[in-house]
Amino acid sequence: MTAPDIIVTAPLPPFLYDPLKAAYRCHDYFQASDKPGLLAAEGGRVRGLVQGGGSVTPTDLLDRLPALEIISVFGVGYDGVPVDYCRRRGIRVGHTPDVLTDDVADVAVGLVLMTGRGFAKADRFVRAGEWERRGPELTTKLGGKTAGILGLGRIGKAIAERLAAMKMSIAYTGRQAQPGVPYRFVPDLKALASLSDFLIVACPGGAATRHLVNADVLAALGKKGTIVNIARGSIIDEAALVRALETGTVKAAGLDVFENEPKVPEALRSMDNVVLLPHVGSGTNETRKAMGDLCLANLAAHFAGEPLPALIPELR
Ligand code: 8YV
Repeated sequence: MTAPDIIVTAPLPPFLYDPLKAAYRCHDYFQASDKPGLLAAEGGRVRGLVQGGGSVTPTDLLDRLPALEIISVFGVGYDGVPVDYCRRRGIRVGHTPDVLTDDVADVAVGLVLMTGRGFAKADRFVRAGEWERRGPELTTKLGGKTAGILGLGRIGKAIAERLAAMKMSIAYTGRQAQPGVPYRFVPDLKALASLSDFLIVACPGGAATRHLVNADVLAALGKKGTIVNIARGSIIDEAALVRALETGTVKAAGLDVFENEPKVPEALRSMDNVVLLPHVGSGTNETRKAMGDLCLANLAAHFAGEPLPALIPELR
């Protein structure tokens, strides 16, 4: 039997790409200099597509792949996949949940510590030789403060557990209150922001959550409040966030994701009360390998005619 044709639309690490090339006829759309030529020559044969968590797959690309059966996302977030279109065409979509939950939650806690306790700033202070001239600034005690979590899914819960262990009180918002959860449910995001010292964005990206954190929510978070985002840049209105930081409307920000990654607004890069990370939530060797294995397992199961180990919930 000939190996199925797979199109790859994102840069992939060797521990995923090498086994993919060994098992399938791979077409590197991401690297291809003549993308229309690649689609014209091979598009009709392509049965699988591999993309990154952050990458967007437009429907006009999928229209050029009439034999496509499966999209396997190398990431938990599939906001770049047109799910309704896939449902209509019977295209299955797999992703990589669970294996990255702890790492992403660790990054959220890291951003709370780096902003609240000023660790990034303190590191710059020592490197600049300032300590020999004066003592370091006092920062903010975290125990007893409130963390408001937007989206108490798998990652949100892992963040809550960690911050609760640091003696922070936890509140959350989402579509509905979750049974059996020991944290305070606040139905309204603005109300959650008002009572939060840290507002932590942990919900899925996509059209439904675009700019959910807007100027009004940031105003409610106020001078006492720090915004942390480990989810998707699209969820925060970045221009409104820059204004809120410039005017002192909010205290600080810790961001792992941005609206136009890898572009980060110059205004944010020059602010001392902002901690910026280059989307490293799942970026450990162990976790990326586990994500790669699950991405491969989803494809293998599909071509073996078996249920996917991690089909997205909307298509179950
Ligand atoms: C990326 C992520 O997928 O899982 C997600 O949704 O955002 C990340 O883990 C990763 O950069 C690989 O594409």
